[in-house]
Parts: sequence; structure tokens; C-alpha cells
Amino acid sequence: MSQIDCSQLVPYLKSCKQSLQLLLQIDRKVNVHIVLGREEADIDSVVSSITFAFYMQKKVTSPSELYVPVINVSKEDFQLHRDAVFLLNKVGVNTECLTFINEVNMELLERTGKLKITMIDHNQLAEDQSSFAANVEEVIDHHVEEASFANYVRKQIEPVGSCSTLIGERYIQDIDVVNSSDVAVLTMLMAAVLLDTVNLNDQYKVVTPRDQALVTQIGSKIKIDRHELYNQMKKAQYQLASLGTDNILKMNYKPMKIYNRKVGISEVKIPMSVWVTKTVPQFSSEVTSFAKSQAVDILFILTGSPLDTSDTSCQLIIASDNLKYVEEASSFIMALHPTLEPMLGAQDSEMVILNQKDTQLSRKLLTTQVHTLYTPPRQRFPVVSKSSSQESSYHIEFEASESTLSTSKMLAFGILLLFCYSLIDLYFAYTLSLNK
Ligand SMILES: [Mn+2]
Repeated sequence: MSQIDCSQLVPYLKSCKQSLQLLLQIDRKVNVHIVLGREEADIDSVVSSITFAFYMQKKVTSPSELYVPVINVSKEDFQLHRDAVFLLNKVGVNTECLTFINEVNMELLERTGKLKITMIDHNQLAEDQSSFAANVEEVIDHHVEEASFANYVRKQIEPVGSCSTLIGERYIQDIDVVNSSDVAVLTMLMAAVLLDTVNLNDQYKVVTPRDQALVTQIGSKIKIDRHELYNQMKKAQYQLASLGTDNILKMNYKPMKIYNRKVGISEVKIPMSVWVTKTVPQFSSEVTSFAKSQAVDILFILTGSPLDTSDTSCQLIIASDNLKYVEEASSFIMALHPTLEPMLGAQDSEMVILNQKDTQLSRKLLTTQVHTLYTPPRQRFPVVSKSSSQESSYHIEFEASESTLSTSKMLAFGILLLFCYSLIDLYFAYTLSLNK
């Protein structure tokens, strides 16, 4: 067994933050490899990008290759991720050493030909990062493959319980080459795998033999009690409740404008029973005042974790100070998901809480359906048709007006639409089972 020390990760993180600023200013031929996790900045993404960048920097000794783990949220927002901050502190990493997305000038790196991106724990760039697609050189992920990549992109997309398993496997395999079995790195990897697999519990069908094997291997290198580590992480996650409704809703929040409707979608991955401690009217007014502060007409909140033993149900909350909006949205969503059930005793004119039960409504599916809800029917289904006058040019036409469609055509179309919805449903239920 190689010698264990924990003094390498912190100096590395500090130095790559400094080098990044320096390299931005000088005109030297260097490759800056930005190792980027998901926008959610969940534990798996944070751990995978830090440990992978560290591992690569150890492997590649050339001074013209710099690997920088970049946390894909702002520094300010990251402070709300108490569980990740807890883990980093536990292993001796101060969040000051990290590089956050708002601290990297990606445009400048791209313009000067230095930018290379490794996507970790996701395989589709966030909307506002999609312009960097040509700079992606590698993808390591455990989600369903969504995006297609150019042939020069190296990719490892495998359905294991945690992306940290894929990074950990490489790290352990090369531990002598990289000449480091840094306790901090190994502890972080183990914590991420345990959280993603509910402490390797196969009852939830997310853990794979590879996740189990990695935890065993790490356990043979460092002295650590995995149950204690898991419980500490879980506790840190539940301490989110003390942040207050406003901050909790802000953690994983996305606003969008769909035609004339301003919509917000927030995801809270802990059970409602943990973070909602107020009465229904109090909670409802906190939620609607958050919606107001974000200047949205309607707010959708997905809450709960299907992987949580203490509270297996997930909820969809729909809130707006306009009663009509709440009614319109809840009846639309409930028609698509008949198993959704209004939570008893939780009715409020400005807010509806729907228990998900067997419906595993992912953020992605909800976003698609909300788009359908607020897109005017005529513009929902663009049809690409060949222009009759110019053979070579194509133009987009919208559906013909209702009067020109026969009833049978509309019926057939409706059946096709229903069929598509069930397919999308199945697909996202599957995605969610891999999506931690
Ligand atoms: Mn993950």
C-alpha cells in the first residue's frame, strides 16, 4: 500500500486558482482544461470534478497543461450547498481554494485558443454554456446519453450509481502512477458514492457492483467508517432546513419566459417534512413572496427524494398569487399524471401541493410539460416543409388552422400525442432512476 498523506489536494487547488489568473494574462501557448460539473453543483459533481482534475494534473506533468476543477455555480450560491461545504471542510478544503464559474473568463480562454472542457457528471452543456460545445474534449458521466459529440471527444458514459465511481476507479488504478493516495481525495470519493447509492443499499436499485467495489477498495486504503461518514453527510444535508424557505428555493432554481408567461422552477432534493416546518398558510405566503421576489407569474417546486428512507414521497408544489394560474397549471399537469394526488389538509388558494406517489416527475419532464402548457397551440408543432418555388430552401410553417383539419385527423393526432407523452414519461422515469 502506498504511503497515505492528505497534504496534496489543498496546495493543488490553491495553485491552480492562481495559475488560471496568471495564464489569462499571458500570451503563452497553454491548454487550460476546465473540468466542469453539473449546474446543480451536487456533491457528486463537485467531488468528481475536483478529484478528476487533481488526478489528471498529477498524471500530466507538462507545464503547458493546466487542469482546473470549476464549480458550476457562483461562489455566493455555493455557500447554500451546506452538504458539499460540510464535506469539503471535513477533508480540510476551504471553499476559498475553489474556482467558481463566475471566476473564470471562459470567453477569453476560448478567444485565446486555450480552452478545453471536460464535462463531468453531465453530457449536455447548460444552455448558457452551449456555445463552448466545440471546446469539449472529454465527457465522463453516468447519466443517459443525451448529446452527440464530435469524434475527437473522448467519452466514458456508463450507468453506475455515481460519477465518482468512474473517477475513483481511474484514480485507484493509477494510484502509484500519480503517486498519491491523498486521504482527502479518497474520503470525498467515498462520501459521494455513498450519498448517491443510499449507503450502498440495493433496495433502491441504483447501486451497482462497481460502486460497491470502489467503496471496498477505498476502505482498504484509508481507515474510515462508511456508515458514520454516510450519516454525517445525511445530517449535513438535512441542516439545509435552517436556511429558510427563500434560500432553499433559490438553491436549485431556474426562471424562464414562455411566451407571455414568466415561470420559475425550483428543485429541493430533501423531503418536505424536513424543510417545511411552518403551517400551510405561512408556508404558502413564503412561497408566493419568493415567486414575487423573482418576478415570476407562477412557481413550480419539485421536492423530496425518491431515495430517502425517512420520507419516500415526492411532491410537486404549484404556487402563484393568481388563483387562475394555479388552477390552470394543476389541472393540466394532473391530466398528464393521473396518479398525482392533492395532499390532504394542504389546500390554499395560492398554492397546490400534489403528492407524486408513483409518478416520478423529473425536472426535465416538468420543464417540457410547462413549455407545452404555455406555448400557444398553433406554435407548438412547427412543421418543416419544402418550399414549392425554391427546391433547395426549407422554411418553417406552423400547423394549419383548425378549420382545415378534419376531425379524424385531429383524433389521430391526439392519439399520437398521447402515445408520445407516455414514451417521454417512460424515458424520464428511467432517467430519474439514474439521476442523482
Ligand atoms: Mn451524478
